[in-house]
Amino acid sequence: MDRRTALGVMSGFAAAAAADLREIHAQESTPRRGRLFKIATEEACSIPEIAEELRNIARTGWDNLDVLLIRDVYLRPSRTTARFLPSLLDIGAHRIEEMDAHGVDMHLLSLTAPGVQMFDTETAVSLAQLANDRLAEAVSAHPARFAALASFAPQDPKRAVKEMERAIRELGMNGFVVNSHTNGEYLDQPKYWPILEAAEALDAPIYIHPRAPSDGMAAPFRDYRMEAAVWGYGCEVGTHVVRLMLSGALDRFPKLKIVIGHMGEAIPFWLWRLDFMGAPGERRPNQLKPSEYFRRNFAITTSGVEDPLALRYCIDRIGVDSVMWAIDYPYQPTAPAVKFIETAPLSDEEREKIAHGNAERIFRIRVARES
Ligand code: VNL
Ligand code: VNL
Ligand code: MN
Repeated sequence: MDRRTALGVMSGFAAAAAADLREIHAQESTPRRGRLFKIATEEACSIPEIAEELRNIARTGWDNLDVLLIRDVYLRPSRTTARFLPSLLDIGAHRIEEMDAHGVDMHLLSLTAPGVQMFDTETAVSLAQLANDRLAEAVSAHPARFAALASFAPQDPKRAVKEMERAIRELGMNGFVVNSHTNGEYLDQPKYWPILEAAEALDAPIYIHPRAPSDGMAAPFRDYRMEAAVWGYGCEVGTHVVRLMLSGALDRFPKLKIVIGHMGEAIPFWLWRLDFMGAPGERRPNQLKPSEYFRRNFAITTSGVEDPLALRYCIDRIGVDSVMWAIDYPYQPTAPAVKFIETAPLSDEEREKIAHGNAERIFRIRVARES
């Protein structure tokens, strides 16, 4: 085929693509009034006491899949993982320097995966409290730069609820983080309903953050380091979300708000099929279609997925009010995440909502814009 024929064959596509591009450039070239205010919503941190406990886990022969990353980060760092621990432990000057260098206004901090969820119950309960105290201190030292999600120990749902109440009412934190399964169990199980009930009553969202697939589905993830961010994390959280939707747990807690990262852990792309196969009345207790739960109870963040097509798809599928920007610091680099939110083909209104407006509403972040 010569060039002329090829152009003829492609002209239909080309015309459509050109129209898209014109629209995109028109949107991109609209100058914004002032700088884009940016709140990053999945930003990891830790404290030395928890790092020490994770180091102890890394020294055991435990063959749980999360131990692979824990060894890489806390015990035997490689060149790629060496910068993670110092970055996680800094919730002050260095983090703020990094934010300033890239024009990031705020980090919504959360204790990094697997949080306290691999510890024995007593250790988990007390380290969650300690982490919440430290994060609240960091926020009160830098209220214009940090907000924070609280941890709790799902291992003891009753005391988890107490800590959730303390974190919101006394520490003024902005919601909760749960690193997916706890000892292979998921939040749809009735023993965890007090946690869902408390989050709903406190009107504070639960961010379900990834960890590696639970032991029951671990085997195929044991090769090629598939357990981690490359694929396993998404399968784990996606499975957690589908359990919450198909179990009917969300019928009991209709106002519960759940946030998931990584552009919705592939769930938005699956909604049509989930609805077709998982409609109410088919062997399951769910009263609504999965897409109805997803639009009602969930919001997503862009952490680690800087793909403008995926972003546009998610906005069109679930609505721009349910999409928030995130970096996934320190596991993802800041500069490309900033470039993504500043240049993605969005209207001004969409960009403002995703960069900060939705996070202010959903996490009740009070922005103290420094002059
Ligand atoms: C990674 C990425 C790890 C995102 C994370 O938590 C995370 C990773 C432990 O690439 O290792 O949230
Ligand atoms: C809101 C908050 C919506 C948290 C959410 O999902 C959520 C909201 C729709 O304030 O609108 O998970
Ligand atoms: Mn993360």
